[in-house]
Amino acid sequence: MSDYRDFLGDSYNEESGELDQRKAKNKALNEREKCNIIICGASGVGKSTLINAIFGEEVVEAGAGMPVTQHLQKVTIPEKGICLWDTKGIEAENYQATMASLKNEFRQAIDNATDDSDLPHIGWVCIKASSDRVEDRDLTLIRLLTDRKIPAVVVFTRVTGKAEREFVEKAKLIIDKEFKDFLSGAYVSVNSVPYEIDEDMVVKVKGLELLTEVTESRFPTGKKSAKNAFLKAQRSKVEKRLAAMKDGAKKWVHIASAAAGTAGASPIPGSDAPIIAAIQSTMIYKINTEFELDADNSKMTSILTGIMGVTALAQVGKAVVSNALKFIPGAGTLIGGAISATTAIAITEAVGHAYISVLEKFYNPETGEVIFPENSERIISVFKEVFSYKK
Ligand SMILES: Nc1nc2c(ncn2[C@@H]2O[C@H](COP(=O)(O)OP(=O)(O)OP(=O)(O)O)[C@@H](O)[C@H]2O)c(=O)[nH]1
Ligand SMILES: [Mg+2]
Repeated sequence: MSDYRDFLGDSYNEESGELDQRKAKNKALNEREKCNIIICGASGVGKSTLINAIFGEEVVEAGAGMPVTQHLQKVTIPEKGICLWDTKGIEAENYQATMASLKNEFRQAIDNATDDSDLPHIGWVCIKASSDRVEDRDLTLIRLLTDRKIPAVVVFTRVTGKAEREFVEKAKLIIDKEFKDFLSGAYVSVNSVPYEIDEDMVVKVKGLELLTEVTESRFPTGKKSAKNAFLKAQRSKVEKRLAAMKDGAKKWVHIASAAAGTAGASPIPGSDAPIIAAIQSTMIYKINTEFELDADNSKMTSILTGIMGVTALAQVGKAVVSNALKFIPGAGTLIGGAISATTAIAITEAVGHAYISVLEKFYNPETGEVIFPENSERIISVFKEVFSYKK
C-alpha cells in the first residue's frame, strides 16, 4: 500500500496545504498506462489515415513528431497514453537499401530501450489491397516484427471492392506460408475513409472495429496495461473505450482511498482534512486523465471546490461544521480535526465513484468523448445526485 505522500508526490505542499494543479495533472499523465504501437508499411499505403481513423482525427497532426531516424518516426501523444512508431520513406525503388537501413534503425531503437515502456508492444503491418502482389518489402516488414517477437496484425488497407478482397485472400495464403504460426490469422481488412466511386456510390468506412478487437486479442497476458492503454485510446469501439476508461479510473479510486487511509492513520499536525482533500483532488485529476478529459484549471478549481463543498459534511460525519472552515486554493473547502482511516477511505471511495458516474453522464457514445457543460454548477448538481455516503 502506498503512503499518501507517494500518491501526492510533490504536487502537495504540506506546510501551506496547497495543491499545485499543474503538477497534479502532469503526474497523472506520467503515471497513465502506456502503449507503443509500430505501424509499418510502404509509403502511401494509408498508415496515417488508419491512425487517424482509429485514434481520432487530430492524432497525427497533434502528436509531437520526432523523426528519430531516417525511416522511423515516433509520435507521442501523452494525453492518450500512446506512442506511435511510423515507418517512413519505404518506396518501391531502392527498397533493398531502405529496408537494410530501416532494420538497422529498428535494431538501434530497440537496443537503446531501457525498459519495456520504450519497446513496441504491438505492430500493424499495412498492405495496400489495391496492389498487384505482395511485395518482398511487406514480408520483410512482418519479419522485422517476428524477429523481435512483437505481436503483429496484418492490415489490408483500402479494401473497397471485390478485386481488393480477392487480393486479400491471395495475399493471406502467401503470407501464411512463412508466418502462419506467428500471425495465427491476425488479418484485418479496412477501408479507413469513405471511398467515393461515383456521386451516388460510396464505400463506407469499415473494418476498424475488427482491427481493435483483433489487436486487443494479440496482447500477451503479461502486457495488460499496454492493452488497457490501447483500448482507452482507440475510438472505433466506444463501449470498450468507456469500459477501459472506467476500469482505469476505478483502479485510481482504489489507490487514492488506500492513500487517504494512510493519511487518516497518521498523526498529522492540525487537520487531516486538507491532505484528504488534496488526495481526493489528485484522484479526480487521475480520473480525468483516464477519460482523456482536459478541463482547464479554473474550471477544475470550481468543480473541485464544489465537490469538496458537497462532501464537507460527510468528511466530519454529522458533527457540527467547525468554524475553522478553511479554504484551500485548488483543493476545496474543508474542516478542521482528525478523520479516522476508515472514514477517510470510505469517503474517498464515495467521491471517486460518484465522479466516475458524473463523467459517464457527460460521455458522448457517438464520439467517445466526455464533454463538460460550460456551467460547472450543472456538473456539481449531477455529482450531488450520484454521491452517496452513509455514515
Ligand atoms: N479509400 C481509402 N483511401 C485511403 C485509405 N487509406 C489511405 N487512403 C488514402 O491514401 C492516401 C495516402 O494515405 P496516407 O495515410 O497518407 O498514407 P501513409 O502510409 O501514411 O503515407 P506516408 O506517410 O507517405 O508513408 C490518402 O489520400 C488517403 O486518403 C483507405 O483505407 N481507403
Ligand atoms: Mg503517413
